[in-house]
Amino acid sequence: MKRRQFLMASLAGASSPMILAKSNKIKNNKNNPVILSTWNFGIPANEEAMKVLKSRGSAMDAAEAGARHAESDVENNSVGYGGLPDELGHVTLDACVMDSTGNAGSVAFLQNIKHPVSVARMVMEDTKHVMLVGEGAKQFAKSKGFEEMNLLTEKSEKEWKKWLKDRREMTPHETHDTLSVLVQDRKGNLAGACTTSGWAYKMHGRVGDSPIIGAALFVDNEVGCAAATGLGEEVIKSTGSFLVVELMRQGYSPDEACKEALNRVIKAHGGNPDFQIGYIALRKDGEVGAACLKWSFDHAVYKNGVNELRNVKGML
Ligand code: SD4
Repeated sequence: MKRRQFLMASLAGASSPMILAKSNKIKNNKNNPVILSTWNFGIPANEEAMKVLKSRGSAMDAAEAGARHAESDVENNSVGYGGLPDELGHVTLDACVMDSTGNAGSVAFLQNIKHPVSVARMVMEDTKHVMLVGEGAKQFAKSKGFEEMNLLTEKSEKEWKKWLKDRREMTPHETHDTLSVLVQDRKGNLAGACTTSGWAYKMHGRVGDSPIIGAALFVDNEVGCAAATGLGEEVIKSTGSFLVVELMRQGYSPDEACKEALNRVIKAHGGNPDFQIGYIALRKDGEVGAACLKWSFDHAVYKNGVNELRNVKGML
């Protein structure tokens, strides 16, 4: 290719200036906080997050508070305390956070610590790393004052023992309450958190999407943020949340961006995936969206002073 042709071709493909121009057009939503969380456990999580925003906390403070609420909730068997264990009976936790400056922290395969989301935040703020796993993550948590405790409740242990009898293959959508929470504070800044005990009765050592930045969670303070729930393996393979944010940058609405990211998954599975993924998205201008592959997907939206459960039907 001649130099001139090459230059012309490069210019034609120079998408970034155009893309940036689009993202620059997204207005900042100020003085009107928005909180968006996965599943019906998102309603109380949103309430907690809003309390923090009302007492002048940041988007990151609020997202952490929302996630901590789900982690303490013993009725939620997919997050923190009360979460269903892996096939060996260990409750192993994954969580991550990302703030408006693009900073991120995460923990994976963490055991016996009740608030993985707060450990993830400390990884972000107090270390030079992004991710700590397993025993190292636990040691770090303990050095920060977290106490070890047994997270396997009687109820979850009973369920696990019942499962041991036939070892039926489970899917994440059977025990779905992974909490992802996205927040926009009064200044218009964005942050998010994700926390889970993952796929019930998973292989010991399995880590899902929830601690993976770009998969379960991505925040770009110029454009928006997105988060995932569902089959982590497929969210990781499609870099789901990053893709949703990039699509919003290109001009897709939050709803359309979630759907387009799921279209890629549908295509990769010959048009008929047999699992669930749900995305939530919050754009910088305060617009929210959600989509899921199958069945339906409850998510909690706190906007204009109202905290309500919304539902989207599956695309298939
Ligand atoms: C995982 N994404 O570990 C999580 C599971 C989940 O609702 O979201 N369940 O794959």
